[in-house]
Amino acid sequence: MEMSNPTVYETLNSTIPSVIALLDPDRIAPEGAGEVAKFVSTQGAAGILIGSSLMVTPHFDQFIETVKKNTDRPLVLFPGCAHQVSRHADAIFFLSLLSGRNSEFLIGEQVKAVFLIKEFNLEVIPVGYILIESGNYTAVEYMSNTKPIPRTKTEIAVAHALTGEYFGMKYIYLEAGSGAKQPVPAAMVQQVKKAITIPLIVGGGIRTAADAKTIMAAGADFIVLGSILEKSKEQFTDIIRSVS
Ligand code: 1GP
Repeated sequence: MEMSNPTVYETLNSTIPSVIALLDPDRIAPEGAGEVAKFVSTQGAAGILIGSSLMVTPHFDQFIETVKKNTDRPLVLFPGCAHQVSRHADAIFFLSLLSGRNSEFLIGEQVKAVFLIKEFNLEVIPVGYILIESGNYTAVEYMSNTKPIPRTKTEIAVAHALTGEYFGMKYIYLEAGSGAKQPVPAAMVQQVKKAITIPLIVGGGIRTAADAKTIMAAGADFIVLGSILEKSKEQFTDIIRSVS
């Protein structure tokens, strides 16, 4: 009997718990993309996300092609809007910003993207995306024109996460926002994890091994590291080593 290749979803889940690297094409020059992709792959990242809140670079597609050539890890689009779709990726996080009440990010951008996703035959991974207050005003908050869930309102986050699961989403992503002053509170991670049965991704503002360990211990299946990779490669390595 012929065995089919594992999907990106299966591949990622086979590494739980693990670290996913986020590469932002607006913040990493296209000529440096290959080197960064090699680096995160050799350090043990389970996968690579590519996306941005804004996307001002004209080199988006070239960036993804370069990353793809330099990694054996699943390459997953993490789009801030409908035009962040590329044929060079393996899969796409089909995000719905559940915590917001802006229909454009709940359903509108998604409708604009589907024909390209189909044309490029990308594996679609539906993700319930939940923005949590982080102590500063983040790009995702501004660009999505939505309010994050207050840090202390754990039950509201749990209700949104369960809603995502009941909608049939494959992951819940608790997001403090790139460069967040504070990551998602551990107590919130713990309660959300307790309530859902699908894997939990947590990102935004994770800068130290201590942050990462706390969030993993609270129940995150994946943590996402973005800004720290741009700031300090040593710190990125230190965090990965501390949780693996
Ligand atoms: C943002 O969760 C990611 O979407 C990563 O955030 O850049 O703060 O690591 P950082």
